Amino acid sequence: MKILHTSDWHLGQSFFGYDRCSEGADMMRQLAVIVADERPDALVVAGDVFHNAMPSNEASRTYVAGVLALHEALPSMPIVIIAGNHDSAARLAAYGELWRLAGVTIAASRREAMVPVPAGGGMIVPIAYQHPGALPEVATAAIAAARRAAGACAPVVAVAHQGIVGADYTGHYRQPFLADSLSLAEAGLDGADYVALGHIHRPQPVAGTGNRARYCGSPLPVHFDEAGHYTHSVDIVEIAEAGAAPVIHTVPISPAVPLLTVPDVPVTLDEALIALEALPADAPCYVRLNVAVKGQWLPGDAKERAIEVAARVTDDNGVVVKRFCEFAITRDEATRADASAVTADVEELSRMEPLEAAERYLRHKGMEPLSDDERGIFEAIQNTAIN
Ligand SMILES: [Mn+2]
Repeated sequence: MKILHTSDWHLGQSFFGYDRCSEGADMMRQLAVIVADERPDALVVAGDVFHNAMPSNEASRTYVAGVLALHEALPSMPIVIIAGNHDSAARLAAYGELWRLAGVTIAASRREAMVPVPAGGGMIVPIAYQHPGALPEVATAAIAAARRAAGACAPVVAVAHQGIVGADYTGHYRQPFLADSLSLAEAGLDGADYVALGHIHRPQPVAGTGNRARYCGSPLPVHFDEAGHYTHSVDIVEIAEAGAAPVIHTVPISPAVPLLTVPDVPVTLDEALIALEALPADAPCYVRLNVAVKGQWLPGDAKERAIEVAARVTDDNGVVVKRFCEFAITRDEATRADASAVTADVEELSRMEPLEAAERYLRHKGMEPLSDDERGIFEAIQNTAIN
C-alpha cells in the first residue's frame, strides 16, 4: 500500500495583506506532478485545507481546481480529506456528495470518521479534527472497525489532525496549548499501522514510533519562522502489510514566493534597508527585515522607510516584487535584561491589576507606553470590576 501524505495547505491565507491563492495553486500543481510520477494507491490530506473557516471565493476556486487536477492526474486514486482545526467542518463537508464523483472522500464529522476508505489492499480511516476529549473513543472505534473490515494482513492507515506529545514545534507559527497534546495511545491512534498526521508544520516522525506516526508538515511555509529552517515537503509512505514498518520518502515542494528573513543576522535599520534594496528583483518574495535595536523601539518611521524601499520595484501588474511584511527585532543586552524583568509567573499575574499587566506587556514587547486615554479605559474597567 502506497500513499501520498500531505496536510496543512492553509489555502487562502492572507499574508500581511497579500493573497496567497496563486501560491497554493502552484503548490497543488507540484502535487499533481508527484501523483503522476509516484502513482500512489491513495492521497490523504490530514486537515487545515483552508487557512480560515470562511475561505474566500478565490480560495474555494483554488481548492476545487486543485483537487480536481489531482483526481485527473490519477483518476483511479482515492483522495481522502479531513477537516483540521482551521477548517469549518460543515463548510468542507457541504459538497461531500459531489466530491464522491471524483473519488474524493471528505471527512468532516464523527459519523464520517466511521467509514473507512479501501485503497491498495488496505484501509484508510479518516478522523476529522475534534475536541481532544472526544477523539480517543472515536479513533479507537474507527480503527478497530477498519481492522475488522480489512482482515488480519491488510494495513490500516489513520488520518488525523492532532498535537501529539513530544512533537517539535520549532518554527511553528503559533505555539499550541500544551493541554491539547495527547500521546498516540491517549488519542486512540496507536492501533493503526501508520498514522498520517496534520497540525504541525515541521515534518517529523512522532518520537518513539519509528515512522509509524508522522507529521508530513505543511507544503508551504505559513510564517517566516517556518521558512529557511527546514524543507517543506510531502511524504510517500509504503506499507507492505499489517504490522510492517512503513517506508517513507519525502518529496520537497518549492514555494512560488519564498519567505525571506533579510539579512541572516540582525543589523541596523539602515543596513537592513540596504540589504532590502540589494535583493534580486527578478522574482517575487516576502521579506522580514532582521534588525538589531538599541533601546526599546525602532525609529517611528522604520516601517514607512521599508515600504518606500520595497515599492521601488513592481512587476508588470504593478504589484510590489519585494513584499516587505514586518521586522524581526533583536534587542541589545541591556534592553533584553529589562524585558525579562517585566515577566511574571501565573500566580503573580492572577493578582495583578489589568492596567499593570498591560503596561508590563507593552514594556516586554518594546512597544510604546499607554496614552493617557488608554490608561483611562483600563482604570474605568478596574473600577467597574471593583464595583
Ligand atoms: Mn495547520
